[in-house]
Amino acid sequence: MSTRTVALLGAALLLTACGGGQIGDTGGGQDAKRMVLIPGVAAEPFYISLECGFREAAGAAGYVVDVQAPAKFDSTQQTPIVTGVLANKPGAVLIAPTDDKAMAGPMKQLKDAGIKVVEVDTKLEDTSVAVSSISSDNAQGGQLAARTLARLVGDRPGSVLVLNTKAGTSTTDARAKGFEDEVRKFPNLKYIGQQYTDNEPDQAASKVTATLAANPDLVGVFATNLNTGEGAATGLRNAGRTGEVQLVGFDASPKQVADLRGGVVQALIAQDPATIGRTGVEQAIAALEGRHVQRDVSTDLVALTKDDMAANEKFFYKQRC
Ligand code: T6T
Repeated sequence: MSTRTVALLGAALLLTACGGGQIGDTGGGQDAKRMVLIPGVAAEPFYISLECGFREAAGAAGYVVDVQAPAKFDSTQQTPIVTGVLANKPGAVLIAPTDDKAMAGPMKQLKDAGIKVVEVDTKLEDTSVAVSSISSDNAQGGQLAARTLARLVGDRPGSVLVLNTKAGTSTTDARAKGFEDEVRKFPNLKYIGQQYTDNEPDQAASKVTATLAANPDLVGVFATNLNTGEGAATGLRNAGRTGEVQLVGFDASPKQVADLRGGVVQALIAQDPATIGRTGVEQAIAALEGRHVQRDVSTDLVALTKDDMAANEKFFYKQRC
């Protein structure tokens, strides 16, 4: 498990701590001036970019911050992290739940302990746990991906595949559903369903290769996130079908951007993870200060192609802040 802890300890905090208790101590040992981010997975450019926004906003507001991420996008790895964070009672936790049901119990424990819970990126089915949810409009992103793929394919008839991550991931499930609803509007495109990859690039690669063998008329693939997109590109490369099968991916990691530039990927639906992190902090602070909190906040999405990528570099994800 990769755990990074950074304490941005301000002078005010030190002074108050010397006087007994911590700044923002609400009694019962809770430290309202401490905020924790629990991303879906460690060392991945989408969540790194989100973390950059989180650190910038929380640091500017004088919060002590801590980031703890599971090594895999997996609820059995994220649950013990939540339990550990609960024991330290921060004022607020920003979390990307790795499963829309399995994470409900652990996250409810945070809420019951008086910790403000803000969902960033993914969310639970149960809307009563978090005070706010910040994410892209993922259903709309899926629709945008379908329209973009249809434009790239043009009039050619053929099959279209969706590569999803893991069932129960709110974001990618919404993207796949949005895509499916929209792609049915294009009669030349035959939707052949979605395949799960367990969020593993290798599985995405082999599923593309196998689908190409079974469906020689494959004209398009929609990869619902970074890992599926990177893996799908490998699959097309291995099969020698790059550029021929149109690949539209979600996210904009350095590798995905390089593949867009190189013509392996034809379009990327990029999110704005730094704004998700920053907005999550703003909503958490509003909740801690008893101000109005916006229950749902939707952030920008943009479709990038090789032609317009140079003008849209601000949407490329970061490897470090
Ligand atoms: O696509 C993002 C994120 O929005 C999704 O919830 C999980 O996968 C990513 O982190 C990319 O790997």
